[in-house]
Amino acid sequence: MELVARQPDPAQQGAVRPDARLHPSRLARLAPGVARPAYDRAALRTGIVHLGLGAFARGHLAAVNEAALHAGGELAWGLCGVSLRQADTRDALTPQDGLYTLALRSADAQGQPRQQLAVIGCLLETLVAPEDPQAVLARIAAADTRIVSLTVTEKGYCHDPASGALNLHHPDIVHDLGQPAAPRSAVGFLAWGLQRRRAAGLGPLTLLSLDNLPANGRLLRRLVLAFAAQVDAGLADWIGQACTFPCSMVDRIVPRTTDEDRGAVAQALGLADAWPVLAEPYLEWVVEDEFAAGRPDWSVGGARFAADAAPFETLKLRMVNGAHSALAYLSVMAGWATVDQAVAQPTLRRYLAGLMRAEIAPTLPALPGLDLAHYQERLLQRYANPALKHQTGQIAMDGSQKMPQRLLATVRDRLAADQPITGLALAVAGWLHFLRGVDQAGRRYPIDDPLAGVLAARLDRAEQAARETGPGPAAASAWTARMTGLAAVFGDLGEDARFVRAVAQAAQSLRTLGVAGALEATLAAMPGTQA
Ligand code: CS2
Repeated sequence: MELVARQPDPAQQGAVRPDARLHPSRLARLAPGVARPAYDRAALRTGIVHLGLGAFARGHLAAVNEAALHAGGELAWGLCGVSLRQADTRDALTPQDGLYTLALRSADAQGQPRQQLAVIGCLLETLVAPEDPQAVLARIAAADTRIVSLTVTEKGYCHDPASGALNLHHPDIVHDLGQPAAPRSAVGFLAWGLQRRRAAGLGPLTLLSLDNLPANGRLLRRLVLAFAAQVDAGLADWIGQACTFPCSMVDRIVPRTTDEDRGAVAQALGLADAWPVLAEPYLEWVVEDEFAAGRPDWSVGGARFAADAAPFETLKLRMVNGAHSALAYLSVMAGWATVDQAVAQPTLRRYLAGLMRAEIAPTLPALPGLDLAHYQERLLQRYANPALKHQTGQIAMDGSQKMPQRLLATVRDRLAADQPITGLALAVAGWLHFLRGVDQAGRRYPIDDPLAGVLAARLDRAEQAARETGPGPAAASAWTARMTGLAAVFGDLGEDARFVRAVAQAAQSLRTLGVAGALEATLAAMPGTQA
């Protein structure tokens, strides 16, 4: 079973006639109604270096930045995008001079998919870090650079997900500490790039994390300072005093692009685009207004500047991402390939609604003016968007890095308040059960997770413990105790008997009743969710 769509194959793009390819010289050939850069692109300079040039950054940050340029913003805020691993984005976009299409997809009142296209022009340069790390460091240390932003996913921070501390044993960190001119990790690039800036007498930067991590700015600050302190205490002091690390909450569903999407976009665009980005129309960005060297006016593109992003982050991580992860593992096992297909299952939809209302919502900080019931209803509608085809297997990736902030923090709050965790326990058991790598129809799928080896070894021991215990609920308890003993993910939660008991019960339901049966059993046990 292929869990996630293949990456575009830049080689295939060679088949497109070069004169039919999206390019600044051919904008007049775009279909009418396609938005395009309306500012003087030739005059645009690079002010932002973005690490992790995946689809999310191109569908969120770049789209908002483009809106600021359209609104007449200063032409000092072009983007240099950096891919930290692969060359595929650069290979796809360089022949297009950095242009790409953003397709906002939704459905009309009859449920028919529709899309609104915009060609984005603010990406001026794409670098591939492993090919030329010096170029990346030079960009961070360039006089025009004022913001370095990041979407490197949870695992890209090289930290311990349960404690949030820099993992000094992480191979990339070990490597980067000894390689000032050729780092690999985002943290390494930032620290060594800032060292160059300081040595050159240039001003400080804003380091802006846009990843789904709690207090992402403060986390990034801690990690960069921990790295810098290993190198030079003076550097750590300078970064800590001069640079800023605003926290932000970002929200937009941006699924991976498939070849089918590429074909559909080309047809509507009038030109071929090797790597368009698809997204839902919905966008949220709450960002703390602490910029060390200025910023664009992103508010015209939908950003909100706030003194404290924390309550918005908690809301988003627990609701949007928590519910996403809860549905992803159960869906992969049940064979529901896309999110809209998953939420069309009445029991799963009822479970998610109940989980949000009964277990997640009561743990959220107060947000004046927020209608939580409306937020939850809208979220289920966003998931149901039939035009996105967001694959549940994509969300299921990297569970070890996602569980703590998406589900386990909520579990902790509820246990501290002596509240039941029936629905959350099914979500956690869903992940653990998913790690066996085989769905209900017996199809195997790979486990894509930086801790895959550790998880597989633990699973072996858990299965053995279950076999030795014999059939029945005691086996599920022994199995769950082994799995939740993984401190890097669960911290001390694995020692909480209430947690282990609730997860064991859900694991036993999954084992004996399958996903549909476990959902029914969970709904029957969650107050206020009965049909
Ligand atoms: C998803 C997120 O893949 C995932 O883990 O939960 O990418 C999600 O789509 C975004 O955070 C929505 O803002």
